[in-house]
Amino acid sequence: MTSSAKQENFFDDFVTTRSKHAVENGNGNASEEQRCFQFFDRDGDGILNHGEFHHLCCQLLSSNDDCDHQWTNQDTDKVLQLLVKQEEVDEDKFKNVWKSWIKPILSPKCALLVVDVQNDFISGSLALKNAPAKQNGEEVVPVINKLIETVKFDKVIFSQDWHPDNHISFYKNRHIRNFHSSSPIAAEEAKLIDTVVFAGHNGEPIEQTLWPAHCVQHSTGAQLHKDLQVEANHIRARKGTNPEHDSYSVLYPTPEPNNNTSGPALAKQLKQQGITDLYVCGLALDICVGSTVLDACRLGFRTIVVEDASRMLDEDRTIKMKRKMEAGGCLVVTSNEVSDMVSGLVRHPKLAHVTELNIIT
Ligand code: VGL
Ligand code: ZN
Repeated sequence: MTSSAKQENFFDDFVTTRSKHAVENGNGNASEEQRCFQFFDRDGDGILNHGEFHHLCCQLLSSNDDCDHQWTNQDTDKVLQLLVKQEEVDEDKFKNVWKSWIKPILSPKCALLVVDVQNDFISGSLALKNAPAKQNGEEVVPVINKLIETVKFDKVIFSQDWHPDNHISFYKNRHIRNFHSSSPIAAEEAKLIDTVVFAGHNGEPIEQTLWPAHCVQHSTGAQLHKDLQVEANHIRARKGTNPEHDSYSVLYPTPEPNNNTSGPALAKQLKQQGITDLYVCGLALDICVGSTVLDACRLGFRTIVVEDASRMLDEDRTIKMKRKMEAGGCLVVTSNEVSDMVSGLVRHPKLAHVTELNIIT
């Protein structure tokens, strides 16, 4: 960095003064978008040519003005192809570029999804401290509380693993269902945490890990940790309610009978509320947090894992899960990065690519 003054970043200025502009301009959008176009139309010819649009992208998606390796010319090409199908943008086409790409990057609608911070995973039958990684699930509580207190999320969702007593995932229930012939372990030999294959009602194979009974509906073990700051207008999402099927993901794709608090119903509710970004954290990173993140990416949410607000059961499984999550388009961050991302001050190139995906689907 030289000592010369940092070039003005149009978007940083936009984000820090947006409330002022919103007041001045009434519904504001038209003039915000015009100001932006005029700022980047350096030669004033009424068209953003490739170079001018690339400069816009750099200011939008890079913390330093000269873009360097964070956002390449090819990235700009890709966005132009997706959004306008040509090499330059006129003022009319820019309206759509602003509305469908730039605006959501500057003003994301963000939800925090706190996964399964329940007594059984902290001090109960499936306590993380007894798992291979020997972590303390309770440590996520102050980190999550601070996020809720300091970050302006549009919505906070708390999920609960919420099993009936005859649930398929409980080791103690292994004898009340038939094993499938393909099961690598027979019923008599199965031990706790083994993965076996049951035969479903139509004889279909159902792979299942056998956990100790945990998060039984209405039990103390299923309650959220007592110190978790649960605000009044949160969403409560319960999963794993179908005795014949286990759901690790809060956003699993097929509905559970008599349960519309999670899965597709929750995804629909969040989309209807205009939520673009999902920050996911909780217990456990390698199982329920990870599965939820993979589904959130598939559903087209810009998905962010808050790593220090999560804990794991097993280190190797977590490394593999992190690889999958990142390949799925998700960003892994720490809690101190979240506030500036939610306010639009920090805008990650990786999440901008996900926004492009949303445009073509
Ligand atoms: C979970 C095992 C079984 C979790 C739920 O929330 O990570 N793990 N059920
Ligand atoms: Zn469970």
